[in-house]
Amino acid sequence: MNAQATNEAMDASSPTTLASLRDWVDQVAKLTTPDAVEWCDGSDAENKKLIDRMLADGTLQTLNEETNPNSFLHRSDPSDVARVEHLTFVCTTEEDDAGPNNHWMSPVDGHRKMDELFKGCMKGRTMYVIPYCMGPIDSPLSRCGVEITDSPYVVANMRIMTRMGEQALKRIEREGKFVKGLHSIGELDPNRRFIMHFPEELSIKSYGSGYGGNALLGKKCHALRIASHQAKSEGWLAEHMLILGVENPEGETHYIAAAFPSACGKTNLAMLIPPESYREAGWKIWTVGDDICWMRPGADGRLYAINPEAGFFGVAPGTGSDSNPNAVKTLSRDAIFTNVALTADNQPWWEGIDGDALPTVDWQGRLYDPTNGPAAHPNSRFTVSAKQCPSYTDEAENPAGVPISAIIFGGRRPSLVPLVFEARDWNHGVLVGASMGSETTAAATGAVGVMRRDPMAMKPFCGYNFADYFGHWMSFADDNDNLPKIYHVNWFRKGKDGKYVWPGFGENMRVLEWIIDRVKGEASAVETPIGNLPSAEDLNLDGLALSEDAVQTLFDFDRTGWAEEFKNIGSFLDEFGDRLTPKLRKEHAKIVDQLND
Ligand code: GTP
Ligand code: SPV
Ligand code: MN
Repeated sequence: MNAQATNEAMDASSPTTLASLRDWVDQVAKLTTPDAVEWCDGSDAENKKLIDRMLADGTLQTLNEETNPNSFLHRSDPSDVARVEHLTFVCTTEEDDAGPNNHWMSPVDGHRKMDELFKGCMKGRTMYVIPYCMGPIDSPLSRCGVEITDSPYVVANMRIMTRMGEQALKRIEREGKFVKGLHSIGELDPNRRFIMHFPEELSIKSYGSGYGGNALLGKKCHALRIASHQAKSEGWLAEHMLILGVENPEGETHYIAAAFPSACGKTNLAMLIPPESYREAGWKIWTVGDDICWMRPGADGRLYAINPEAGFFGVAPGTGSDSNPNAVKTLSRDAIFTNVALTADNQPWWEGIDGDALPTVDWQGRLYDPTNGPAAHPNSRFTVSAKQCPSYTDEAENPAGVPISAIIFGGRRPSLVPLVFEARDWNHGVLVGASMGSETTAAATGAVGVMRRDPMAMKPFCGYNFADYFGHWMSFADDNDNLPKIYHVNWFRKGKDGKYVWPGFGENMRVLEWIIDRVKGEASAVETPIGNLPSAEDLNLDGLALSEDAVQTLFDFDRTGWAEEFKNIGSFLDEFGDRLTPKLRKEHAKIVDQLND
């Protein structure tokens, strides 16, 4: 980075004029005692130098240059392959501000614990300083941060996932305000691993993990936990949502944001390719983002959304030409693969990948042996620039954001929950989001397939008390009738044979079409206590081989089952006590009454 000689007091090694940034970097260097400090400018030359360094020390491996040009494999420590919710803390002054949805520690204790771990931890290592911007560099909706890390793998990933380097630093210097993220891989010891957030100070300290959401601090730590807290006080929303555009044959595009829990289908829906009959008629899907959405009301009351990220950190297993052809094309070059398997000719491999090649080496680098489990880790991931995605739209770079016509909530629900239903109004929609349930996945450590409440897909990511969060959501409806309509979908309903009833993936287009038609007031639905349900005739099911039984499973409303579900939702809401907005309780009580009628 060009050190501008604009400030005489500027330290020779620091390219910034911003005293608060320089001081913080100096303090961190004093605490962690690295051998060298490198400020990242985001240039190609810098990236090449880092990649070469990682190839030399084994952090990365090259892949087959013919099939996967400029792409690399990284194997993380086998104990470090997913987010660690039990080690993730929100440190607010008042415990109640973090809420029952978070692990809490006081800021004083949090800092003390982390600073002990960080003491001297970068000895023998290089400390990298990464200025980054979440969102288009010139958008008023974007927010900046600086991550300090001793992991070159983190630098390489942040370079793909954020707008990183010189431009971001300029914006930070102009604004004088940034989120401070301090990260060290430490010893990768699960007993010395913590991800701590200090939302009141806009800071993050993460130690002992090099993996995804634990280490790429711009992502979940900043863009969700810290940003949700900031959004609450500034009147916007930071959500675990994809953003897509649906272009109809008339050439109009409606944007939709959708919240599904981790590994529940956001990347896949964001990159959807419509079935052939839809494509022939002129329907198109445009990708804006696959994981995070920041949105705020515009002057017209509509919510305008940006994707704060610049790349995808997506789930590899299950990604193939039959499920997600856009992702397959996106991954054809310049990608980092983490914890996937390898074929004999050094191509990345995972369960569900195209072709007949077999894995020879598993995600841990062992000769593949099926008795050891899957060849690729179930939470193996790819990191790749969004610009490589064929369906990525220029609108994703629009500093004003895109106007959202509908919000969709959804989760893995093998029973009870129909394919799709519509909330009656915003406040009912907030209850629909707040009562979301889903089976856990491999994206976080712990048991997989266990049903839990995951409101708005934000259980692991809301940086403050859910009671306040639901109230914040509801506050948007005060004096505003231009908010998006709210829906709930379930691609994961299972039949008696234990198999998914709905074909999913590209066929989800049929549900999106109904949603857009409802937004335009052009499709029918049946009113039920849980919301407005389409009947099977209201959706285009042409060409799908669904049995009578399947159709019934997908479209039926099970009153007895829902009465039981609403009892459970009531107990869940009880956990938030008096702090919960009475409006949410009222929505719940109204439906319970109707269910018992
Ligand atoms: P995070 O990056 O963890 O936040 O996940 P995500 O929500 O982006 O999940 P993703 O789209 O990567 O999907 C995760 C898993 O769900 C993959 O194994 C997919 O194959 C599967 N999946 C996605 N969409 C569908 C669908 O429509 N039907 C079925 N049955 N499975 C799906
Ligand atoms: C998720 O778990 O929701 C992810 C992956 O998107 S990670 O970045 O590891 O959090
Ligand atoms: Mn996610």
